[in-house]
Amino acid sequence: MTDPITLPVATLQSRVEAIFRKAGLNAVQAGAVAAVIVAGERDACKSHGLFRIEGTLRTVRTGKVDPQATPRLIDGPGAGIVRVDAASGFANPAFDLGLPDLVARARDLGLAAMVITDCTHFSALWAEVEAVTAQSLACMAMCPSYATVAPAGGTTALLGTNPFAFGWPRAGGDPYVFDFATSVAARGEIELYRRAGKRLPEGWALDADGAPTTDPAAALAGAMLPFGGHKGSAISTMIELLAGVMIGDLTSQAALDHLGTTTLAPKHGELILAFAPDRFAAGRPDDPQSGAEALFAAILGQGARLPSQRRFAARAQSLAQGISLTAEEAALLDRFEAQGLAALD
Ligand code: NDP
Ligand code: PYC
Repeated sequence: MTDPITLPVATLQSRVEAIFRKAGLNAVQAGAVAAVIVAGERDACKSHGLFRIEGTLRTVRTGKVDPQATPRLIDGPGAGIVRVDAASGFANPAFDLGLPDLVARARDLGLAAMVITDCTHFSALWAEVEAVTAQSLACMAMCPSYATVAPAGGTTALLGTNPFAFGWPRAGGDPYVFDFATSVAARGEIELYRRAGKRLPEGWALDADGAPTTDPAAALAGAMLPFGGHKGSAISTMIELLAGVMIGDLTSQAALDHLGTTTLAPKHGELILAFAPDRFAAGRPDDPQSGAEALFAAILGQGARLPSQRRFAARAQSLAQGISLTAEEAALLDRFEAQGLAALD
């Protein structure tokens, strides 16, 4: 029986990267995918942390993602659009490739977009948003998923859990970042409830007959619900339009049809927008940074917390003391290190 362990972030990165290299990912895919999974674990975002290794490897083994892909920049259709072809690989290395151009164009034009196509995407979006806010730019990121969410008032899965993230840069501190599924909860969260043998809260899901359920297994076989009723349903539909239809890539329904299962990571596209606040405020008397700080202070002044505060606190602790893994997580790492893809059997 493996004991619980605590590892420095860099050690966990090396171990997860080695697992992906052993499973056949090239250096650029393994490095970027390991980085986003380790960042999830570091920031106590369990639904997109080490838990994702298995699904990622399963997706590799079925040949639904190209572990040897080399993403490439494509000549954009306009100065404000940076287009990256993920070449059937993961979204994360494609994002890393396009980031310098996105930043340069947003600074130059005030607003720029990165369009990633033909990518497998399983990760949290805050990592990408934070890479942009670190360059003193505001950012929005969104992508479809696969059809697992019924539209408000509907009964059958059609929309994805479609994550939506926003970041605002703050001088000398952590950015303001929110990042959420447009379903009541991320699908990874439902799977964690199932594994823990716990019932779901009311209002999260429908079973395969379209009736409300609190059974996670029935929810996974049926449909999740959008957050905020018709409002979340509309935002999720917007993401299907902007980050699916508009960029010429798959909607969540098409992604599910392509994959044929929800047990693997979905393939579709992603849209990232970067804004230079100073360019938008040019000629106006007020400085956007001061206005933003006044707003954040007013929120905090009421005793509310900012989104990502929990995550940044977890990150600070992980960086100072290492990432603590349960005995089960430590055993999973050992198994994948020793057996590679065969550990899936
Ligand atoms: P949560 O509901 O856990 O959190 C959503 C956001 O709200 C976070 O920024 C969180 O900050 C913030 N928040 C939570 N509670 C409060 C509070 N009381 N006051 C202020 N802010 C708060 O996220 P989800 O479960 O919806 O999504 C989890 C992750 O799943 C996301 O990172 C998302 O990108 C990812 N995902 C990815 C998909 C994909 O296809 N790639 C699909 C769906 C989801 P904090 O973290 O600090 O708690
Ligand atoms: O947690 O909903 C989710 C999810 C779907 C694809 C990747 N994450």
